[in-house]
Parts: sequence; C-alpha cells; structure tokens
Amino acid sequence: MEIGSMDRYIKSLIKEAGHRIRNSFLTDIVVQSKADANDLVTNIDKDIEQFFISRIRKDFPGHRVFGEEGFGDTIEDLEGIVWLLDPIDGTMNFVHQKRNFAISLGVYQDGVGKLGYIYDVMNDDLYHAIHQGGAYYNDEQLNPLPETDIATSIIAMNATWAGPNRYVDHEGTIRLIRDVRGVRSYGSAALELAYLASGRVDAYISMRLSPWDIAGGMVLVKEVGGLATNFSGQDANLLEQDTFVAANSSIHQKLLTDYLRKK
Ligand code: 2AM
Ligand code: CA
Ligand code: CA
Ligand code: CA
Repeated sequence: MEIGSMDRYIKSLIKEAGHRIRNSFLTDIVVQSKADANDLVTNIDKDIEQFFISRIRKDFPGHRVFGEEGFGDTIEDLEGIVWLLDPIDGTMNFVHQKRNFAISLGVYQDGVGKLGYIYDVMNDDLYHAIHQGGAYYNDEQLNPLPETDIATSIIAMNATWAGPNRYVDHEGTIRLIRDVRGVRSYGSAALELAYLASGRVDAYISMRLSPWDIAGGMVLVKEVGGLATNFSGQDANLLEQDTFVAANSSIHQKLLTDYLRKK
C-alpha cells in the first residue's frame, strides 16, 4: 500500500479505536496491577490492542506488530514492516482522570520510522507525522522546533525521577529542575512527545520507557527537527526498555552532558 493510503487507513483505525475507548466509560472497567502496585492495566488496554492487531493481521498479513499488552509478535529486530503500538498510553490517567491518555502508534520499515500517530482520545486531537512529509496537529502542519536554552526551556518529566533512582545521578535532575524555566508532568509519554513536537514543551525526559511508548512520538519529533536518544546519546531504543531524552536540537546535547549522563 502506498504511504498516503496507509496514512488514511491508520487515521480511520485510530478514530474507531478512540470511539471504543470513549464508549468503555459506559461499562465496568477492570483494573489490575502489573510490575508494581501503581503500574496499571485494564481490560480496555487489552481489548484495544486486540482490536488493532486483528485489523492489521487481516489487512497487512506480512507486517508484524509489537504491542505493550503482548497480543502481537515477539520482536527481536526491526526488519520489514513493524507496527509499534501502545493501545492506551497513560493508563493511570485513563483510570483515575478519564482523560490525558493517548493511543500511540509508529510504523517502521527496516528500522526507519515512516508513520507516527498520537491520538489524544478525550480531546479528539490527532498528532501525526509522515517521514519526510511533515508533522501535523489535526492536519495543520507543525513548525520546526524553536531553539531555546536551558534557562528558557519547559521540560516534561515525572516527579518520581527527581528522587534517588537507579538510572541517573539525581543531583543532576534536581539541578536541572532548578535551572529550567518550568517542569511539567502529564503522565503519558506519548502526549508529552506530542507536546514537544508541537512546541508546548522543549524536552521530555524519562528514566524508563519501552519501544511502544516512544515509537509514534519519535517520528513526530524527528520530523520537526528534534532529537531522541538514551542517556548515553545512542539512538532511542526501539527493541528494549531504556532511558530516554527527546528535545529540540539546541538543548539535547546539554541535557545529556550537563545533567543526565552518570558521572
Ligand atoms: P503506560 O501508561 O502505557 O503504562 C507514565 O509516566 C508514562 O510512563 C506512561 O507513558 C506510561 O505508559 C509509561 N510507563 C512505562 N513503563 C511504566 C511502568 N513500569 N509503570 C508505569 N508507567 C510506565
Ligand atoms: Ca502500561
Ligand atoms: Ca505506554
Ligand atoms: Ca499502555
């Protein structure tokens, strides 16, 4: 399928999934914990992932799907076409706030991000990008990211990571919090990347993200000239959980060397 028709197909699939998620608030939602008590998953996360996978398998039988809830394929490389899907990014917000969560989807061909989508379900806001074809907010083209310096930047980051943790020297993150203009925590990596791509924040930092959290957002961020790596400066990891920092190109290196890299 050519890229334009694939884009139209995916947009309609995502809108249909969003409709299902909004309707789920009329039903009983079953909440369970995964890795720890605050790592939540619901029957809706699972239903929506299965909804996507059954459609993709029917209409794109040669493609593989890497989804958070494990109904897709086991992925150890990015050869061919791979869909990286998070059916609900921000499950804690979905459960507690009934807003501020997103569907996140990236389509990669031989490791190159071709299409990226982040759908803010309750606001009906779609962010999407086509490799070398621009990034868009509700079909309005987004501008290249502005240059900032640390002192005039707003960064998105979970408050959890300001305390001692095993991923980073937290004195660095505390210094960063003091040096920037402001810090925001939205609780959905995908939405935070969409906000970066649309210039509402200047960086997004997390100590622990999985491929499906970042795959869609990375296509968007790259399309507006932003950079995304792990804390060692390597390309963001699309096969395993890793540290993650995405930012406009004027502060990305400074975030790594002055604040995030373990001394
Ligand atoms: P999720 O809601 O799909 O699990 C929360 O700050 C952000 O980090 C969300 O995007 C959340 O995705 C993601 N995340 C990744 N790993 C997580 C974990 N083990 N526990 C909670 N949130 C996690
Ligand atoms: Ca999860
Ligand atoms: Ca997620
Ligand atoms: Ca999820």
